[in-house]
Amino acid sequence: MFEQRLAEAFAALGCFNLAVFGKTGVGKSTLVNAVFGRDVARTGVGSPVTRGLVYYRHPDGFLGIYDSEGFETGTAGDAIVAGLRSLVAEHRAKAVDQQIHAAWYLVRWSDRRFERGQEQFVRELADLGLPVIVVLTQVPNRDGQVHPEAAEFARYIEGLNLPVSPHGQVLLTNALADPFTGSPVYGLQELLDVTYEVIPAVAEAALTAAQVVDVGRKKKAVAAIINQAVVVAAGVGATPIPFADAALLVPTQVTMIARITAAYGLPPSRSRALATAGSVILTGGATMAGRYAVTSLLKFVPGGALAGSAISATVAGALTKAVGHAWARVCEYALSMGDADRSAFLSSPQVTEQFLTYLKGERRS
Ligand SMILES: Nc1nc2c(ncn2[C@@H]2O[C@H](COP(=O)(O)OP(=O)(O)OP(=O)(O)O)[C@@H](O)[C@H]2O)c(=O)[nH]1
Ligand SMILES: [Mg+2]
Repeated sequence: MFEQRLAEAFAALGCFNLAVFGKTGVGKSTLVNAVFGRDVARTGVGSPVTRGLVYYRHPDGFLGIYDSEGFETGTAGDAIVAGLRSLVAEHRAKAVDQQIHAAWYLVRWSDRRFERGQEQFVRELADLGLPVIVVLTQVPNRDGQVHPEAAEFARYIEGLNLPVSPHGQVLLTNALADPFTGSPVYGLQELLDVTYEVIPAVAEAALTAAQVVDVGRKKKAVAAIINQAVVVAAGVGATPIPFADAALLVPTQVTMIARITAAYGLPPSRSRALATAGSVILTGGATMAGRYAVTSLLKFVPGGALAGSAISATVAGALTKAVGHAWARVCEYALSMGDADRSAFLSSPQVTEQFLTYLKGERRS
């Protein structure tokens, strides 16, 4: 049951599709890696969609990248635009989650040149109806100050009044810390924030799951999921359930933890392992812990002996909330690990142990 709920939860995220343009070596792959925590081009399955443009759908399903590999302006740029035009037209007839939601146009600051051809290309992208964000890459910075010449270059491009977001502005980024110059990674949060501003609402959940820059957004999405489940569970609890049937809350909680897992963007490719952990937890752990919680909570309710025959709306809600928070902590713990460690963790019995430990902690607080 959990495996199916998990598949549904991931499917419900849809897919966020981003097109990334810029000359070879500007740092397209590096920036995508920094924002999405994975080399989509290397791990995804690529298919050429039009001349000069390859679409990579990440195996996790909720992220797609259009990468203009070996991109050059001029004739090649014209070919890409022509190809994109028919692609965008074709997409109009399709579901929104298959469309290109945003385009990043990358310029390496040290090139210090923004040619007519590049300007033309950006304008044509915008003409196609794509929201475009212009990004200066590999910009060194020290003590919170960007390289003054990079700032000057950005102002030069802004002077062209390109139809780009936000308000013709150019974003400055560094996607890779440089130990030699001491430049830290920066500008990614701003790039992400602007990206959220330009994409359709339907792509937001997938972007939140796919990106790794802003964990706060994931937490907010998860809090909303938990709150919804609490409301449903309270409804279940409001119809007095015989005490032994705390298990009636399980379907609500299964759906909830599947949706939490998806919202954090944990790899569904590990779903079999997660599914095992999920079922163990819910058929054994949560119901047992739930019964325990109910009995101990009822001790504090006046006339508890009588009420002991049913789960109240309050108890059902509180229990579901505790399960949700505990599972969220397990997911966040997994998220904080490197890929290899995460895979090992997700397929180990540690998932169950951690969950139960957190659940007991939640109950106490
Ligand atoms: N310090 C620093 N180095 C970067 C940054 N972005 C890219 N680089 C370096 O620049 C080189 C090229 O980066 P890629 O991300 O491969 O460039 P690309 O645009 O994907 O290039 P193609 O795939 O050939 O079109 C690599 O050696 C990166 O390590 C950055 O933000 N800061
Ligand atoms: Mg690349």
